[in-house]
Amino acid sequence: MKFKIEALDPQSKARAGEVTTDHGVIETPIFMPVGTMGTVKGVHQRELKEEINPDIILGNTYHLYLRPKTDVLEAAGGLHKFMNWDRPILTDSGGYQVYSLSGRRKIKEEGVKFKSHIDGSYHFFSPENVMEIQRKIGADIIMAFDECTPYPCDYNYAKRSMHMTHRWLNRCINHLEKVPYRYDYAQTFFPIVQGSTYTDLRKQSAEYIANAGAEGNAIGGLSVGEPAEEMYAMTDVVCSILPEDKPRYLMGVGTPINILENIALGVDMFDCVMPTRNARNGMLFTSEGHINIKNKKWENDFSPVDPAGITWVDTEYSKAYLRHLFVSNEFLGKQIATIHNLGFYLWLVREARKHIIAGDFREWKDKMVKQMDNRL
Ligand code: PRF
Repeated sequence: MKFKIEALDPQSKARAGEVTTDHGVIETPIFMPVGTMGTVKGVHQRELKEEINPDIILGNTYHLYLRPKTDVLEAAGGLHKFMNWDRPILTDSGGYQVYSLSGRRKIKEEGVKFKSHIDGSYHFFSPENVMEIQRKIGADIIMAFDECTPYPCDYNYAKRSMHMTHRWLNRCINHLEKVPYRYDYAQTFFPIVQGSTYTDLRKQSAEYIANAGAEGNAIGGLSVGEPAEEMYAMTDVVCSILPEDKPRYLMGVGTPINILENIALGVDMFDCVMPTRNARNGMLFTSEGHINIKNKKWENDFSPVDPAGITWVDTEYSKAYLRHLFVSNEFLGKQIATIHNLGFYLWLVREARKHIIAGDFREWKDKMVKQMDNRL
């Protein structure tokens, strides 16, 4: 993997860059649509490519390990072939999903024992076996096995957990050296900074992660319920320590506003279920603010879903029709809303990139943040 910085914004810490993998180039800043189960829910691959056109998508180790199971993915020749997606993929390690299983998991130094949300069967994830699974799934970028702490989190717990995440990182790295690539392309490994909302822990963790000398680095443990200002403060501290010449990935973030603010702090990569999950509930993001399409207010509004939208669905369907689909619980409603929201998120990061290159990102970002705060 290679990372090249193309432009730095003169009035913020935003960067525009290019990550090159064996499955193609990723222009940054980037938003990675979430395809947990080997599908970006509701969008088939051709539409994803042609309408939304993301350079990279996300898959999830925890979910894919449980279904269709690692051996099926291996027999298929990896996730790219299995799901018919020839561009880059990143897999999360399962550290976050396991954390979300509170009550159905036990975290120990050795690893995490958890109960499947599907059939209640017991499984065990360790830094070692999660690396093996990610080799077999075959994503271009694979993530360290970490513990994501909740918010709020007791200082001593956050500290102990951070140190365990660091020890787990060493185990991931040692093990990866022993497990060769499974397929005919390279995989890049990203470690993850933790440390909850404590500045001293975040500094320590960022230094530890920076020292690991990986080709890219991630920031975890944020967007778990803390106020946005705390998230930005932590991102700022961490970005000031992580190497400049490596991509920075902020995991599970966030709203369009969160994304722009974190780009301004030096983050290059994002993922979040928000555009896809909220779409399925009828919430649409636009550059003028967000709307709830189920609202009665749209019943007779025959104007386009989003006149400024970049995808075909934005101008081809009316708000009234989309509302009708939601009120009637038709599949197509969720599909249209998902395509719209992902189109908007990708438009937003591509626009951010253009403004970074043009040198006026800061002004544009401030204007957009004000505008997008509206409820329409
Ligand atoms: N760790 C991992 N995945 C994640 C997170 C984390 O802390 C987050 C936190 N927002 C989202 N996804 N492995």
